[in-house]
Amino acid sequence: MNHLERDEITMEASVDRGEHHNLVIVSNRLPIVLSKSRKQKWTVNLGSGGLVTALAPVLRDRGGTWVGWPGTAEGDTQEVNTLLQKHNKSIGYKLKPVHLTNSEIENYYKGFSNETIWPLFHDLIDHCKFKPEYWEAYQKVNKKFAAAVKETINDDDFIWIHDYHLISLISYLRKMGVKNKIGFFLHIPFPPTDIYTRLPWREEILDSLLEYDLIGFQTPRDRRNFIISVRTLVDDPEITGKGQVISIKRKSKVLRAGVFPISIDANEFANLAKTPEVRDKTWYLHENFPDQKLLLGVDRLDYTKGIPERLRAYRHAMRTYPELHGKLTFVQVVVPSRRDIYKYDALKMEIERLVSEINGEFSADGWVPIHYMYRSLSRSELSSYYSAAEIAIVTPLKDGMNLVAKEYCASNIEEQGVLILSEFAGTAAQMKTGAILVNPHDTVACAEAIFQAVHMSAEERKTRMRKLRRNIRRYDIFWWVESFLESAFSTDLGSFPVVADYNPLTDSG
Ligand code: ADQ
Repeated sequence: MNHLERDEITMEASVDRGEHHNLVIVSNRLPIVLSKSRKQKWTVNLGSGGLVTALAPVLRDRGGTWVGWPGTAEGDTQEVNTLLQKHNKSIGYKLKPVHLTNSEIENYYKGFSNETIWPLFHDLIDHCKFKPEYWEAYQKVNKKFAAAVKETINDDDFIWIHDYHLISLISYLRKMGVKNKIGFFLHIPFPPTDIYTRLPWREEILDSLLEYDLIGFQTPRDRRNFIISVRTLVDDPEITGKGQVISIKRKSKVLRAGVFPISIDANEFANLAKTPEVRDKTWYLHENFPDQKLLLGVDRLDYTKGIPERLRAYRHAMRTYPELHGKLTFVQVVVPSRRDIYKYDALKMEIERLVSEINGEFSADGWVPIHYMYRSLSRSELSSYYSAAEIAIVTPLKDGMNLVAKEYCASNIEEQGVLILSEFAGTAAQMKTGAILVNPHDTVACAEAIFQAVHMSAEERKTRMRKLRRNIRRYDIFWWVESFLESAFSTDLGSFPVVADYNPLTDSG
């Protein structure tokens, strides 16, 4: 089929996003933050991430439920249930909690999810623990989630499951007789086959993935890796179609596999950057760092984010280009995450040692090379750092997407910022022409990229940032939700707008 024929079909096909079906979202965590004061009084706040922003209106419009773990400890079950019931009305959709015991948190969440799948899917095999008790707990909790979902659904609801904590959920739902249409979105990468096959439960996980009606990946690279694993481990799969959504038939079951790069509410970030509060904070930041350019890193504490590698690159830049001393300050913000996993403590110590070594080596009167913050920032603080920084450096060793890169560009309303971006972030597939792409393991190339960014002309900065912002505005979080739902309900294959501009290095197939 040529382009013209495909376009005609696209125009003829009626767009069905399943508006008539209620939506049931399932994710490991509910989209709320629950906290208990010293006087044992609970407060509930709605989460502020992009996923909640995008899905909440759809849930409210269609009616629906969000199923997930409230993030609380074993003893708080009753109180949390009562609290959430009270909040269902004000939120506009239902929150259905799945409570976890301490041992489940240990083995399913910290264990199989975060010490097996997370490192394996980020190609970091040395970080993986393959413990049978982790797998057992993963199955038990997926079954528990399935029971909670079954309790809440009607026959016609569309169930949309999120991420690596809940891959096996579909198998339990089908065993329980649930016939609803079910979609799955993988927020993290899918690894190459030689890495995937190290997993002792590779057949079980792949079997579950093949049971979905629609599976969404962040990039073509992830879908390609998945397809190669399917071809390697599964007998006679029939793969047809080309473009954003393809189809994989096995026995009589058809799975659609699509590419849906997740994004942010780009307008919200742009508008936030225009508020007087953020403008004031940005102005103060410039005042505090007179005559200096700011290089910004913002990450969750995680070994996939490449923070030590980035610090070494900055050190190399300082050693190689002494003219940058006193002229370029590196602001690295790290948000605490997964605190009780040993690897994360060790990483924090490594980062802090490097920061202090670099500051010890280069600090001079009136200039400290690295400002390091280990805490969560408010939305307006984050926005003012994004607005103030002349350069953002986003260099994960591997990342499903990376929203920080998109948030930085969306906030850059003056269009004068420069983005240094890892080839191995999912974002690189969309942003290769506007960003300076680097291999995060290449200290010298990263240092050169920093130097290039500092000296880039205003005209080139504008041209690059415009491209980046245009792309992010066009393929925002609302596009992501719509194209996923449209793909789940359309009878057509591959006719959705394919996000152009993929990086041949990371997305060659
Ligand atoms: P994460 O690994 O959490 O997400 P990322 O996409 O970068 O990674 O999102 C991090 C979020 O945390 C951003 O929205 C950022 O603003 C926020 N954040 C980071 N540091 C912060 C700080 N100090 N204070 C406040 N907020 C901070 C996973 C996958 C990614 C994928 C997303 C969405 O690993 O690859 O992009 O899901 O699918």
